[in-house]
Amino acid sequence: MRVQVAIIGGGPAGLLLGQLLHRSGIDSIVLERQTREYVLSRIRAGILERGLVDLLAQAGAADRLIAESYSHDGTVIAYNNQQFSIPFSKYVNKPVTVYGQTELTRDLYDAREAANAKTLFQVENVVLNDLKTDSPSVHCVLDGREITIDCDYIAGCDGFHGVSRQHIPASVRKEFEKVYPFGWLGILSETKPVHEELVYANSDRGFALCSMRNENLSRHYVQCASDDHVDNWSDNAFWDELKRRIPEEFAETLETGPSIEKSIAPLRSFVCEPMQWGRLFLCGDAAHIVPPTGAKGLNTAASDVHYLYNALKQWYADKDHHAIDTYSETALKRVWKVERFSWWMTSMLHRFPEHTEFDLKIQQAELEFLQSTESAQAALAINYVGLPY
Ligand code: RFL
Ligand code: PHB
Repeated sequence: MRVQVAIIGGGPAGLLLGQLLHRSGIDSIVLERQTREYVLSRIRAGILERGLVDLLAQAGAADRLIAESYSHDGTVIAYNNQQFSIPFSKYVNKPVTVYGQTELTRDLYDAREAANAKTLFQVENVVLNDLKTDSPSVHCVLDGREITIDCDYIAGCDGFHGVSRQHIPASVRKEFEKVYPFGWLGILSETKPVHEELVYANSDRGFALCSMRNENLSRHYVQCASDDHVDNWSDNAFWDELKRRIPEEFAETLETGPSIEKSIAPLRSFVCEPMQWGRLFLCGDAAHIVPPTGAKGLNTAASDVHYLYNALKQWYADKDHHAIDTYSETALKRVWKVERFSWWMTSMLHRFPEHTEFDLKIQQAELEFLQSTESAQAALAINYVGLPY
């Protein structure tokens, strides 16, 4: 089999890239380790930057999003049983969009199927060959049969635990990592959101976040210990803890109900440099991870896709390889800014086991500064709605 671009991983990054390439007449194949149902059962991000929404429209996969999503013009920050709003529209002329990653991924799979584009599910033992030549290939096993796919380029969109990154030799690859000493316990419930905007809360019992998917579907999180387990948390225990961490005004009106999903995610900052090696290009979680505070994981996968898609388009249309040659450098510039923002939001809003009284005073000062300083709010708003590509 031969294609122009082989895409490893059928998560949002791989699917979006595949669909954009398809619309530009560039032939690709997506190789996914799991089944489509499994990929669509993962509950993850929910806040989309304008750049991602525009890319979905370009990919021809935004119709349902346009009909069903919600625009948000600000966010609430709570601390010390008080709260303040940061109105994005005062500082930047762009809202964010509330639409679940699961729905976005479903739309991309549907668009891919409608276009008759090739996707192979449940592929095993993916190995990338000849990456430093003009004719790389992907070897894998499907239904017990060995398959080789010859191609021009390979996009490694296979997430943090994928195999693509490991194909960059250890002598070249540099990994930067910070693991946070806590996780997020999240639940999805068919309950009314507590407020029209998201509420990020710093409390002396730890961080909490009230988010939503629509007017009858809420997504809430509380900071928990890294080694905690969902079985330790009944729904009632979760709601009680959430109420203790958010301002009374919200706790009193919080609608509770049975969870329809409950999971714990670890918090990590991670960057792999470089993001390209010969004919292999990493996109999304395969190359970097952010802690979810600020909702940047999915959005940063999308900015990588933007750079890679445009670089490939320039090469196939004009034989101009400048953008391909500089992909890693270009993508990493934005990645590190997003890493900084996600780390800053995490540091400002969570309790760390090692916090001293001094650290807590600094955190309070940071929050008071943000509450009282328009330029600090503007800096948050610019980052939250999404840095330009
Ligand atoms: P994904 O979504 O992990 O998709 C990668 C795909 O590659 C497949 N794969 C392979 N396929 C073939 N061969 C192999 N050897 C393969 N190895 C892996 C996987 O099955 C998968 O389908 O990466 P992508 O596309 O880069 O998208 C990134 C986003 O999914 C991610 O940044 C966000 O979901 C991160 N994230 C969150 N981001 C937010 O902005 N807000 C959130 O609330 C939020 N919650 C989360 C999250 C990530 C989580 N993970 C990864 C643990 C919650 C969780 C639990
Ligand atoms: C979510 O709705 O899942 C969400 C929202 C904002 C975040 C993280 C997750 O910062």
